Amino acid sequence: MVPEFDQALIISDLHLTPAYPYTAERFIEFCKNEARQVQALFIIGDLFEFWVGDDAHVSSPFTQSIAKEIHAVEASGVQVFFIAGNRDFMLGEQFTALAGWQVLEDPSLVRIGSQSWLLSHGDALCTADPAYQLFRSFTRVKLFQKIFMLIPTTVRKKLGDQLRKRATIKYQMRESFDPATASIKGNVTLEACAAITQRFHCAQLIHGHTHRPGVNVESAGGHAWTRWVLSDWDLDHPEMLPRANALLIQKQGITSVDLIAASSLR
Ligand SMILES: [Mn+2]
Repeated sequence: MVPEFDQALIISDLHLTPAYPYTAERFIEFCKNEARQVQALFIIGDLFEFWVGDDAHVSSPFTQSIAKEIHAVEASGVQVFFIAGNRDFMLGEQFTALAGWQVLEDPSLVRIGSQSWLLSHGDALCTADPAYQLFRSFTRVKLFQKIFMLIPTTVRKKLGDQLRKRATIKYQMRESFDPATASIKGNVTLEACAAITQRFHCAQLIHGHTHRPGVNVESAGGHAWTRWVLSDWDLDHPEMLPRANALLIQKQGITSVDLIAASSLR
């Protein structure tokens, strides 16, 4: 069944970690305020900076506090949905029980404000990066995940941290040596977006992951669609511009809500 709402908020790529306290603080404030003004909240991936299994994270005070806030949003009467990202696809039933949210497939079709929207984290659409797609295809296999979970949590945390650091270094190297290639590999492809929007007969695609917020009107082979991209959230690096947005969909349409200007919906 396709979930249907009059209005909803959509966010992604918060990359929450105790190491980024201002970003986490803004999310908690968002849960207490903006998130409660709508019927539904969709978190479409990379809520956490990295997640190497519920057993490695659920007992930490940080995880507990985030889960508690999400649960309180649910308790206030807002339905909360989660689509996994490439950083938190190992997020499992223990956290889901704590947060009380509903997990959706990637991609998922939803109805908001009498219109259909296709929601995806976005990493599966980056088909110009075959090495990543190969990594993605085997790490999403349940058997791989079961074997991975047999490794002690301390070792898994180290692995996760190394993987995360390596991804950042690889990205920075690509950017400095060959910005053109980095730009193509780190972005979704026209072909993948054409295929997915056609498969779901939906001309409105919403995703995150690429950290390239904006709206793109696109077409291929006589088929057209609009692609809405969410920003990541980062309020912890003073050397960079702060970033945090949400997409608000109502009967009147869709708007990008800037969450840097505090409490924008209050
Ligand atoms: Mn991502």
